[in-house]
Amino acid sequence: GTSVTVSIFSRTPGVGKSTLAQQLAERSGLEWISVGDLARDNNFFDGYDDERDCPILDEDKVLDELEDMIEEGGKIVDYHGCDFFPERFFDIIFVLRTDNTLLYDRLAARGYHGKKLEDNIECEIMNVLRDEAKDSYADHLVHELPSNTTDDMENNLERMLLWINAWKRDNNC
Ligand code: DAT
Repeated sequence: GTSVTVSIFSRTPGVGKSTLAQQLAERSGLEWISVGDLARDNNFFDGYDDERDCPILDEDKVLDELEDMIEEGGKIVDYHGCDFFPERFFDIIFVLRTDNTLLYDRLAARGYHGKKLEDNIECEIMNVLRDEAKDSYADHLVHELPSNTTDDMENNLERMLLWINAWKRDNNC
């Protein structure tokens, strides 16, 4: 596209994806697209995954809907999976990481318990999303960011804003 597109991914909820995306949108002027919200608002689902206790995303419908928005550029895209987006969608990919004990507390505070809580923690321990991103995109595009403390969040924002400004300078926009 003619303007930068940034993505923010993490497999589990509670890592700070929405908070970071929203603040980055406010401070960068880029437009935040929550793929989860987009799917919910348009009912881009195809069945229900009983194992993981969540609706199954209709990836083709999501990609169709996203295509023109990505073409416009100037977007921040966030989702809890990333292997079905084409690499050309993104100029940079940030994967948020939270230490297990902190993540456990944040998910428990949101009412997660039992198998769903354990499964989410295990995904984080097993680096599921990080590996998915590394398998799907060129190494230099994928950047892991810690999201443990509010200082981390502020540092992440600063780092993303610096990167976006450098990209604009390099691309004359
Ligand atoms: P997500 O969108 O990944 O589900 P969120 O942005 O809703 O997560 O944040 C979940 C909770 O954790 C929310 O109460 C804010 C808090 N939080 C997020 N990032 C944090 C950070 N880096 N340090 C401390 N708290 C954080």
